[in-house]
Amino acid sequence: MSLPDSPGVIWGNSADPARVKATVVVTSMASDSHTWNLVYLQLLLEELGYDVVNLGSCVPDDLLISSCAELRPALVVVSSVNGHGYADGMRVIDKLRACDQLVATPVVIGGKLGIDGAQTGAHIHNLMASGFDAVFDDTATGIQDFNRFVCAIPAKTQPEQVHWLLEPTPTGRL
Ligand code: B12
Repeated sequence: MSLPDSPGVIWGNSADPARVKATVVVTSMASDSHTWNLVYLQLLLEELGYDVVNLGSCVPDDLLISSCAELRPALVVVSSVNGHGYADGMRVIDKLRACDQLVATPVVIGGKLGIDGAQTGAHIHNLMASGFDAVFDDTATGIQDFNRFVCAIPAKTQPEQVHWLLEPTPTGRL
């Protein structure tokens, strides 16, 4: 499927019957109490046709891992805006990838991941090298890039049968 490249446009895909009912987990991490970022992502993904399980804010690592292992989602979307996203993300992705059921599940992270603006290429590279499939820094095109990424995920993905990793660009951004 080719997507138009118009800035500011959100591409809904709810008409695609194959996408309906695929589950996406939206979650924050243990340190982060912000919630509207999660609500925003949930609504966006529901508009794209997904069945969203929103784990909420301040999610302890063990709960995040056990919920994802049980739900076997087509995608895990990790959001952080409090400034601890890089550190929390590096810790959490290790635990997610150490879980047999989640070795190949697509997992992305985004939001305001640090306290000094955009993440460095090195930070993004480290997050990707540790196992995230994509990093969406809080840039003007972040949500559009996220839309593109989500729409490219095969509908009805069986996580245990699929292993794919998007390579970072030289800047680390997709
Ligand atoms: C409301 C708010 C709070 C409320 C939260 C209430 C609640 N129930 O959510 C309270 C008062 C609790 C709070 C607390 C704190 N906050 Co606060 N908060 C805000 C505020 C004003 C609005 C956040 C909001 O709701 N935005 C609306 C949602 C829809 O948008 P968003 O969060 O920006 O998310 C967008 C993007 O980041 C992106 N996105 C987010 N996640 C993801 C994931 C993916 C995959 C993708 C693609 C995109 C994406 O998409 C969203 C929509 O565009 C922001 C400042 C601001 N104006 O943004 C500060 C802000 C987020 N808070 C901040 C800080 C520092 C704190 C505290 C540490 C303050 C303190 N010293 O106590 C604590 C942290 C508490 C904790 N343990 O996490 C900083 C974070 C700084 C940073 N990261 O560089 C901000 C940016 C304020 C600032 N300018 O300094 N906060």
